[in-house]
Amino acid sequence: MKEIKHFINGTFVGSASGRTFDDINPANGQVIGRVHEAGRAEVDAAVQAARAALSGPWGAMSVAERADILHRVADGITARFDEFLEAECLDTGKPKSLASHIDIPRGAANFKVFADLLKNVPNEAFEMATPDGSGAINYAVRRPKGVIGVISPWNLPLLLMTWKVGPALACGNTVVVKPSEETPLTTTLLGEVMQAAGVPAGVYNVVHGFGGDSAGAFLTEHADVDAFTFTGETGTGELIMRAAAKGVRQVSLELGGKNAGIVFADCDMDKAIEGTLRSAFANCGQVCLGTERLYVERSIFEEFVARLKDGAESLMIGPPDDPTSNFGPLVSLKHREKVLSYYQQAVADGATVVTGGGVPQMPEALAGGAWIQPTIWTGLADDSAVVTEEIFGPCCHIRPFDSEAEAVALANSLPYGLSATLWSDNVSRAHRVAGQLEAGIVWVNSWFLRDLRTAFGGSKQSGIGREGGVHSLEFYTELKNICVKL
Ligand code: NAD
Ligand code: 6OD
Repeated sequence: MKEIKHFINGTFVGSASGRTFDDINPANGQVIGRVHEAGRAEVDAAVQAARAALSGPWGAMSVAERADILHRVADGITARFDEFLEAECLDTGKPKSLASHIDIPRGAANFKVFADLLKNVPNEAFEMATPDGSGAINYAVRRPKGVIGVISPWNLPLLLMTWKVGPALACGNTVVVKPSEETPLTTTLLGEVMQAAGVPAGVYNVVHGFGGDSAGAFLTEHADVDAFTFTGETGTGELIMRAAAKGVRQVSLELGGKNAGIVFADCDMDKAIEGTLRSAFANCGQVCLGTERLYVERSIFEEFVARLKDGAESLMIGPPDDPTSNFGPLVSLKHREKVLSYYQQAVADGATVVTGGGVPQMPEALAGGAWIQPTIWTGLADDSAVVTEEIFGPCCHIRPFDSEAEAVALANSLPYGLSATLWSDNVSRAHRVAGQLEAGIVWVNSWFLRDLRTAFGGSKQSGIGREGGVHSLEFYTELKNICVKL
């Protein structure tokens, strides 16, 4: 039985209280390990270590020295690829075929990309005239913000945690990370890699536990954290924003969504089906950018629904190690209860269940897992909770539309605005509609195609701020103007 400890000031430590909770493998329901739950004492020790490390060797390093170390962190992840893959798949149940080409490589890339970016970012400078004629020069310098609290979710644990830790460290900050209670393994393993790469003690700290009245809240309530970066549900984001208001700390919030997909009759149908199968069902529907509501032009509606049904029914449900599997379980039985409640609600609201709608029959060894069927509905009213609320499961509702304006209005009708996907071979239409969609990220004829130099984040209730490229540097540094009178 694994024992999963905190990583504080370069050392793995247990909780003084002795409190632990189970880490469960969602593919079979078995306990993988016992996780130490941090109390205020451990959170405080982690924050103090992070504070002290700012004035140690880390704080004195040049950008280039830090970048070298972060390259070694990325190489360390790659060198231990199989261990990271095993750990991520044990925690999430996701197919190794998926995690080996998304989660783990991106976990490494997040360190290299931001380390390199920071080396090449220019800062502004202005010459100004003064009444005495001698003039002045203003120039900007970037300084790390300080101790950053990083709170991350369970759906892409390593990818989403390093997406914040990579730029935070590249900018010279120190971090205290609180990974999701569902997925503690890869964040902990990264502590070993940090140490081996020469990251000084106290720069990367990890505390385990839950959200409210546990490690998450203790971290956000800690007065000595300078800023918080969070990925998770919109409701949790509101709580974190409230806690961060004390002491006027900044937040970067990447929150929930109920993303629309629009399929025009002039699309390449093969590509639209292939892309929608991924956007609705990849990672068992647990991707914040995924599509849960589809609007399809009426003339191709029947064909699209029939072909998406065939695609969903050909997904291969199976455990992480099965090389033929491309569809794993949900993250937990608790999350499955939530998703199944929407499956029941859809029927109660009069949906036509095109496919799925329940729990698949699994072999005995996997029967305790959080398995669920990929599900497609049609026929729901626009105000059904199934169409308006984030489910975060492998399901989507498909509704026909008759005009471009109607499709845009439907897509924009909810208080969320994370991503949208549109399928059309008409270039003018694609640009026009993309410009009108209220979302932080719009994909045209693709989905989850990521260039890490681009701005990433949500509009409306899907988030505050942008990360990615120079936008991450905006959040993780304080820009200071120095004015020199000549
Ligand atoms: P969650 O909000 O329940 O939990 C996220 C993290 O916050 C966990 O580590 C949790 O322990 C912690 N937490 C919970 N309550 C807290 C509190 N009161 N104070 C401090 N920390 C607290 O989200 P989840 O269920 O882990 O993830 C799924 C959600 O995340 C979905 O809504 C999904 O859309 C969203 N998400 C958004 C993005 C994005 O980039 N916008 C990416 C991935 C996931
Ligand atoms: O690709 C990324 O950088 C990113 N933040 C993805 C988020 C996925 C949400 O589940």
